Amino acid sequence: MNSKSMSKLDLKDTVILHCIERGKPIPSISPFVLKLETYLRMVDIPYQVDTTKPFGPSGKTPWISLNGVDMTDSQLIIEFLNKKYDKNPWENVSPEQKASARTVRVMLEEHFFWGMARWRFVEGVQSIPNLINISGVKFRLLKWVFPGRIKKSMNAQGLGRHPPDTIVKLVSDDLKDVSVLLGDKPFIAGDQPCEADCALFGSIAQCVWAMPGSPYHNLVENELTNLKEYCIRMRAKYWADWEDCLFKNIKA
Ligand SMILES: N[C@@H](CCC(=O)N[C@@H](CS)C(=O)NCC(=O)O)C(=O)O
Repeated sequence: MNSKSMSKLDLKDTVILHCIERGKPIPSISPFVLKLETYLRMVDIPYQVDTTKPFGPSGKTPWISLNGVDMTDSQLIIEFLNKKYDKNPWENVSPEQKASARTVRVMLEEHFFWGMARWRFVEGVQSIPNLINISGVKFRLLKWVFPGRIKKSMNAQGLGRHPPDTIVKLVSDDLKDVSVLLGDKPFIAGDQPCEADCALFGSIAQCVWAMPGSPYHNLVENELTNLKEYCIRMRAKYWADWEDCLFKNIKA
């Protein structure tokens, strides 16, 4: 048996998580990648990170391959893996708590996300080299292309038709609502983490660790401190190796 077929056998039932390269202050600056990787850790599914082809068949990151089959979209992937590996990350969660957690997830992923993307790639674009490994040439290209691309997408989505300070107000209200719904609970549905916590962590951790100087960082740092404490709790539970997963500590 040659080493190629050996490694293929070894990878049977191992999820290959295709995603962008590790970030500098956070394992991924993509909320969706951080969400999916946190889920894989939560339910203990074996996986390997592969950053060689980060954008999958739908042109988005993350995507996975499993036993030769490719899949896209973090949420569809999670629902597929729950079935395939017989996992239930919703144990002891009532239908009402589940509906509320899902509502929060969708708000963060489909509404808050755009405010975050705008700040990162428009107002905060100069901070990008502090977040990811990027050459001078690629950074100049990113600064040239990304602000316009984000504004175009946000114009289609709708938020982009408002002035920048209105966008900040609208999506800050998302964070404020998540903070109220979380309250003093350790996790979004109560004492135990559930699937939706992966998405909450994926998004809110960006504000805590990877959006310095942004209005969203200021909110979780100074006003919505239960969100920051929540992220620290999730990180301690699922990312004991957080430091090892930062770009500077990844061995080539
Ligand atoms: N619904 C998708 C969203 C994934 C997504 O939007 N990923 C962003 C990075 S955070 C991306 O790949 N953007 C590239 C693009 O839209 O061209 C999921 O949950 O996986």
